[in-house]
Amino acid sequence: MFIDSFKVESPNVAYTENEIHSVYNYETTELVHENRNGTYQWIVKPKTIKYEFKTDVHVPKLGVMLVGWGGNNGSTLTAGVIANREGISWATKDKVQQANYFGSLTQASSIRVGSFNGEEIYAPFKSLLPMVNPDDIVFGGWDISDMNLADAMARAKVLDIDLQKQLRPYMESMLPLPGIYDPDFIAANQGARANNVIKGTKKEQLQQVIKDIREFKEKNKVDRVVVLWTANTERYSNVVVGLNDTVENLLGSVDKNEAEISPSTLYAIACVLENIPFINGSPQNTFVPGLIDLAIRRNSLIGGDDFKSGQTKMKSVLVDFLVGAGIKPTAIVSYNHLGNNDGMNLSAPQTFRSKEISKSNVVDDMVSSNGILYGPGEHPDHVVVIKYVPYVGDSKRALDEYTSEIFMGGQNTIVLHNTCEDSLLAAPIILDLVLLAELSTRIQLKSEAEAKFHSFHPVATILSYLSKAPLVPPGTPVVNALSKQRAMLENILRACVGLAPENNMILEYK
Ligand code: NAI
Ligand code: DG6
Repeated sequence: MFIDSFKVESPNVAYTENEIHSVYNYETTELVHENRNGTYQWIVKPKTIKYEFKTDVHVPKLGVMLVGWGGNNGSTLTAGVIANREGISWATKDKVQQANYFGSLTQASSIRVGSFNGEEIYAPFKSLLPMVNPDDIVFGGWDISDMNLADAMARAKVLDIDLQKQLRPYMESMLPLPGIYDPDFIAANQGARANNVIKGTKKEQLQQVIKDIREFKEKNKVDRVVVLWTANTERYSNVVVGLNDTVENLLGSVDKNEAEISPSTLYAIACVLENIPFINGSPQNTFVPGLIDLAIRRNSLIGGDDFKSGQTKMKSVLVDFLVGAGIKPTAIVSYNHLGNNDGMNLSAPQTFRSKEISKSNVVDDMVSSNGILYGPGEHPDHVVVIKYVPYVGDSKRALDEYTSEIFMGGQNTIVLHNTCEDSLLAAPIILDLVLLAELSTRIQLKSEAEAKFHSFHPVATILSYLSKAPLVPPGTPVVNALSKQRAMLENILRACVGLAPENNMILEYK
């Protein structure tokens, strides 16, 4: 059975006019490796830590500024939200299609809240805590191409033409602000589209972005802004001592107009200085060490990297299943071709390399979790290929081959072929990222050992489910397995309303 909403009644949770306050017993373990009677043993000690959570229930009017607004993802997300808000339907060759949010965790997935008369009861994911309604988001942003959003939507060739016609009046007047363009960081083939750029030194560009954010906030009367990079994949920037390794060196390098400070890093610095959450949807190392330290110092949310949309999402499910089943993946070959502007940009070796890195590290945690299958340092062969085939446009084809060793020396090969509009997968993920980033800034927590409430760590691991290469604070484990990432997110939100984590034990019926 599906219910729309629910309220938790418990001594552990109090709903007030301003906040939801919950007390949560975090059941965890402590490990020690001790010499007991002459032999070293691992001792596992279950422990309970009491936490309190406070969630501000005042949902702000949210502005979302996209870097790369006029790209396929940016225009598709904007179009999709308007279509949902306006209740637009359109004719396809099969049927009359209604706007929806399929693919969005917050808008289209559900959580189990319990059982009632022997029936499992589910509710919308978004009913867990008060979240911004996508209808109320004000969109804006930057693009190095000056095309208005209606033309950008047409250029993207993602949405059905009947829908595009209905959306055009809403999107024609949406104009991207000039963006920071540095041809050294993206493919040379992008030069033709760069007709809308911020001039000046790096410092002047940074100041312009700050000004843009302030003006956007003021003009649209929004309470909060989230900025998200969905612009071209950049090459990696070099991390160099004295250049970008510390806060002082990074800011000093901006002042000195150092060439190696990338556009994405400049946007991110601007956001951190303004205390605006910044999310990186592309694979490059925007978050150089000096920037991460700046975000930590200013307690300003940063998250990323690289949307986990299709092939990688499957991989982080499939390899988790295989390794979890005691099957040993030995070779993973992931090929894909696509024909959109992202594919064209990735046809340059340096930008491809950024994507290759983020697509390649996604099974590490699953492999290292099973020492029965893999010896120390052992890893499956893992190859990633991306080819640009203009004809297929945004309709990406992904072919994957997973070869595994099974019982008694047998081999098992699984082959997947996926065809899908890339931007229709990415747009709902972008929506989730901004909604969850905003929500997480309204949550405060403290453990029993802490005197004061504080926000989550500014490096937002809570967004991992949506990222191919989750950015984590130094010294924090990276979790790629999709089911664990989802459980982490859901269980934290459940804790905020005093609910136990979903443990799937269903002991009531055992
Ligand atoms: P796109 O090429 O259609 O859009 C990118 C836009 O960014 C373009 O309009 C371009 O003019 C603009 N741009 C480039 N540099 C800029 C800058 N410095 N400042 C402002 N604007 C700038 O690409 P698409 O398909 O929208 O993808 C965007 C990003 O998302 C890419 O980096 C892609 O790798 C990444 N991504 C996409 C996924 C998907 O499923 N579609 C999944 C994972 C990541
Ligand atoms: C080709 O790989 C282009 C990329 O931008 C991908 O489409 C994007 O990174 C999505 O990757 P995945 O692995 O999540 O499908």
